[in-house]
Amino acid sequence: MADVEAALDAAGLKNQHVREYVRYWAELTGAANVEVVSAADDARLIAEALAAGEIEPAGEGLYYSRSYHKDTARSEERTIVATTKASDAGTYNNWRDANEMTELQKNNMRGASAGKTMYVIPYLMAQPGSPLERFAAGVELTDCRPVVLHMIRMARVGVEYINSLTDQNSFVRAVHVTGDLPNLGQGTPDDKRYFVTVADERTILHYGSSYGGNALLGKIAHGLRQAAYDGWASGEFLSEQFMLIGITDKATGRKYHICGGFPSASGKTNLAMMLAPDDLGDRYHVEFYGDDIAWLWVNESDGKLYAINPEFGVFGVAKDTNETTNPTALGSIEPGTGAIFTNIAYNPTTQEVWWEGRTPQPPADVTGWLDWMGAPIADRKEGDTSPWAHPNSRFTTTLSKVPNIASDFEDPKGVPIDAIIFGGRTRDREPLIRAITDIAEGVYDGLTLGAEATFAAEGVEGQLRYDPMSMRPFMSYPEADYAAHWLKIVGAASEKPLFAHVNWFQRGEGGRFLWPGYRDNLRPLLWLMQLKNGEVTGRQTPVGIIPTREELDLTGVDISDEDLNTLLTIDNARWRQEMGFRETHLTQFDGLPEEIWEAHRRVAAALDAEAGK
Ligand code: OXD
Ligand code: MN
Repeated sequence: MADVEAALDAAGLKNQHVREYVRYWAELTGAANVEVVSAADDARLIAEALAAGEIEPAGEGLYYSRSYHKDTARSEERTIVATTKASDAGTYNNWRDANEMTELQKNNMRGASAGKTMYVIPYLMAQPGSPLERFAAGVELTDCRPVVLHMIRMARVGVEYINSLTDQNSFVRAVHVTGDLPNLGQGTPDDKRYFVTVADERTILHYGSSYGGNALLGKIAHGLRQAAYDGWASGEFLSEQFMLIGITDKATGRKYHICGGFPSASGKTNLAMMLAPDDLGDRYHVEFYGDDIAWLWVNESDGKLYAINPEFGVFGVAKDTNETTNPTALGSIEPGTGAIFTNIAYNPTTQEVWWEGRTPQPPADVTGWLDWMGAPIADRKEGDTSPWAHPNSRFTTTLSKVPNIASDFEDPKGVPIDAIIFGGRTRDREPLIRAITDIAEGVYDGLTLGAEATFAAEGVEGQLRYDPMSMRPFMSYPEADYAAHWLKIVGAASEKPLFAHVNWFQRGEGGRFLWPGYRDNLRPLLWLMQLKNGEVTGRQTPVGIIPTREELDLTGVDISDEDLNTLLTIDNARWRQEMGFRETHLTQFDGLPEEIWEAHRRVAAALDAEAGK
């Protein structure tokens, strides 16, 4: 039996509610030891994890880890939001009864950490002093040391965050038990994994994984699911899977802030870490705040909508990260940054790492290279083209290591938001950018956000997989209430943000992309800020305001008139087809606010009028 009291005393953990919580779960899980950790323990824990073979060296101050091969991603169907109120059941939140799920998870976790150390990770998902700080404290318990190393990079970690709580009982209880990974029946009818957020009890119980958001509970379990629920229950804020950037116009000294949601594989991290294109770099400076989570609220003193990134690090997808797509991400994982790679290809002899898209071709000399499962590449059969790295392989690094991190990223005041953008990978119909000035139409646009499935292969040609506000996997309460909460929070701002929908992925013949993308994505965003300032007017269409070609600063961009024309045109017929799909999608959400339906009908009527119907 672990000597819990001695461990808590040694760490100076004084919060009695936390002590009681640790005691309870140490006993239930049967952990052999308890250890309270803080960020200052990182070097020691790294050394221990290296010695134990849990991580391996990947160059100076860089580390490599591999997860169990059936444990490489979030699992939406095993992820559950439980509460005590059946009325919290929504379309996407897999609602279940709180008591039932708590009992089930206790049974799964009982004795499941026997022989292991239970690490106690007190953390804060916000800048200390933030107006939302009281929703940000948590204590993760985990029986997996690499999870601690990731949490130290992704959240602020230390006992001070829970000893100093004004309400000592106001912290998220986040319990992670790995379980016997090879024997959990992943993906079979007998799957034993459950990832449960008991939202109205602010308790997270995850069992059966040691990977990413399944195991680092500060990130999406607390930072998104729990925080979204708290934001709604308190009526105070929104928590969204959004990136957050700043753009400074050096000519005027003005700084703008844009946040926004993008379904996976729609370029969110690349956009978040973007630099200005060379031709515009003298005038504009782009700063990074966050690539995955934003909490938004209205500051009563100036009536503006503000945002913070509550995280402390980046858990980025490695695939296709290179000098063109994301040079700042590469800068954030250079030697000495302390970055941890997961499930990429690794060469233990040279300590090099590689992933698909890092360079156009994999290393020519395959000697010593292992794929993400640890199998030697040299042993592959002729014609084996399976990827070296897992497509969902990751790098974990702290925000401060990102070369263009905003100078004020730790400011608890947050930053005022000028625009909220949405963008899903879409091969036609969606123009480069369309601005939306009406709040209900902006929220409606977010609710109908989607990205193409692998086209023809899945579902109806041209039909999106909808991912409202890019929150589908993190919805924690009913979508109709979510829409109403959005209207309430953003509607309360006296200075309203603009909304916009962007699309970098329109294709031409042979599947080629019409827009160069990456750093050039700044150009439509600059137009958006000019529109906000009244410096340009754009062209009104049924689905929003689109830039005229003269208004876009295209200095140095090689693009044909024809492609530009397609990028800035509305395909009325495809849009009217889309309106039918949207209607079916929105009908799933019982009790959606009338303002959202009115927005839908306004857009549909404008499209019909344009078509002369
Ligand atoms: C996610 C992540 O799962 O950001 O969305 O890790
Ligand atoms: Mn994410």
